[in-house]
Amino acid sequence: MGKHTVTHLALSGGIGGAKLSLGLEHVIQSPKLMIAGNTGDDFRHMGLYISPDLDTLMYTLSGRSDPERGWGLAKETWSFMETIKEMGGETWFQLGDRDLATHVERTNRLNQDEKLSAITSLFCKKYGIKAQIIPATDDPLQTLVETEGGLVSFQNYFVREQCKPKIVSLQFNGSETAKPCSDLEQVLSSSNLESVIICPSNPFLSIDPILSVKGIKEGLKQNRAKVIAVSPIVGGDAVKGPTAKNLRDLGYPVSALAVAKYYSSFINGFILDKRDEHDASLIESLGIKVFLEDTIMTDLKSKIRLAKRVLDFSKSL
Ligand code: FO1
Repeated sequence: MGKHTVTHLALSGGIGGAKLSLGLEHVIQSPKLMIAGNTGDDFRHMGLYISPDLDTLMYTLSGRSDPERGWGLAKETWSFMETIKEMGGETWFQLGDRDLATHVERTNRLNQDEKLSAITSLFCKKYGIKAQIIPATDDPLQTLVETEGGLVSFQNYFVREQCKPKIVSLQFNGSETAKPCSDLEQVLSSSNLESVIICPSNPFLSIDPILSVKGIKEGLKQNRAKVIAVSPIVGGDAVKGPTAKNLRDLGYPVSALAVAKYYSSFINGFILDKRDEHDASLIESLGIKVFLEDTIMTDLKSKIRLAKRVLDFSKSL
């Protein structure tokens, strides 16, 4: 499949990461862009294998995602869920009628021993997505959240408990044996890789599970490609989701500086939002180059603009 043609690799969680990935897809010609999605959120529910971050990436890059929710499909209907409710079934995790097709088709194929990466590639092709979206690993990986009330699975923490419990620590079950998916492994050792973009995703819940897979962080360090992180913190707060709360829970200050420090062992550059300019010199003193930018992505134009800045910045390093 010519993995040597990949020049840019993005590591992404769900909503925020998918927004930047869409911008990147517009500025990096196919097949030069590979997007490795987090699979620590994946779980089996109602007999179906759900892969929320891969779904969000696929739906966003194919223009199908629901703009308000950020996850799931636009113009969704909910007859299945309404019927499940009438029957007294579990409704805390919402599966839309159209979305259901993705989970059923994926589960069927997994049951026939197809790999998650191959299934994702096939879905992307059918959806007309030009970039290559892959799971960080084809092996089982499960994020478990140790809260003050005990150990809970990721979706129970995130959706059912709405991120309310205080996080004590995180575990990535399977990371001891999980290998990077083979296409990713090849790209990480390729001399044609120019940049790795850490999307503005949650460092603990979305990026860490990817980096917990043996060989990925080492690959980033060994490859000559420049590694650039885009701040998930804007104006001292998270754009969306629990990143700010998670920083607090885990004893870090809520700042872009704290995220840059957290990534400091493997990044060369950091895209800092203009509203956090006061952190710039402290981040630079860590040996990380800083680029100031408006990182809020409200429309396609702002996604493309940020993606262009990331690429220009990586070339300048
Ligand atoms: N997020 C929610 O907050 N509530 C849901 O009911 C929900 C359902 C859902 C179904 C399919 C899917 O692919 C994603 C879904 N998400 C839902 C989003 C998702 O679970 C989280 O946003 C991510 O795991 C965090 O990145």
